[in-house]
Amino acid sequence: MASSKKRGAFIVLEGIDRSGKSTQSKKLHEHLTAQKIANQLIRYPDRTTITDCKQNKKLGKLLNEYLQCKQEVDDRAIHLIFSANRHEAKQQLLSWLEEGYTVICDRYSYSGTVYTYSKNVIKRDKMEKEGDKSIKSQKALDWEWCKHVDQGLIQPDVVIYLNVKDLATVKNRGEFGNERYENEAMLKQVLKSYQTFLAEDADKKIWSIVDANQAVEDVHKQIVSITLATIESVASKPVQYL
Ligand code: FDM
Ligand code: MG
Repeated sequence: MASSKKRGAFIVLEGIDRSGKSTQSKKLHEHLTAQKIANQLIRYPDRTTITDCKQNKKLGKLLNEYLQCKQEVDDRAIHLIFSANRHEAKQQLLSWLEEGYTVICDRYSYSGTVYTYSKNVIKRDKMEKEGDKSIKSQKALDWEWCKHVDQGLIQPDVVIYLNVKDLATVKNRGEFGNERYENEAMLKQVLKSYQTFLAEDADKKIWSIVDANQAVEDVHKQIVSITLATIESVASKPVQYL
């Protein structure tokens, strides 16, 4: 990267289902584009990459089928595949940032850890209640293991966390869909697990919490202001890694 060239910022949006991530990512993309700020909008999982040996990226189709409950996959294996779906796109992401594109990303590594971990907490609770002896096998899905597999990925310059105070708020935003994880018990645990991440990452200073209970336009304004400040502050700084 030529030293005079400004790099783009890597902006991640995180939060539970229906916290407004997709709406806000799209609005941010439209806003930056209208302001002629070069940007790319991506999301994880990237469900569009298919099993085609001619392509470098191939894992999206399986993840989509897993989320739609059309395929069952071992818990550890699917966690690694969600992670690999990010690793396989790392070079593309790095190129964009170096070329000066700001990248807006709807879910990232944090969703990976938080969802797998939460699924495991629920499974373990159930096994414990039922006195299931195979509970030890679930231990390998602990928090650190979930996080570890994403090491080496590009670290976001900011993680905008759309904070919903409780599930009652998002329940008013329509029915749950039919996908895996779209149920109350899971989302309750996911909400707790995001708090763990926020506490753990406190010293990294990359999380920015936005109140998702506000009107869409108010949330948008706040996100734009965080994004513009981030673009400015990282332009001459090197990319960081998880
Ligand atoms: N999800 C997402 C994971 O379980 N692991 C991951 O690494 C990522 C990025 O996939 F339930 C889950 C989180 C959510 C689903 O749903 C994606 P949306 O509605 O397409 O964001
Ligand atoms: Mg969803």
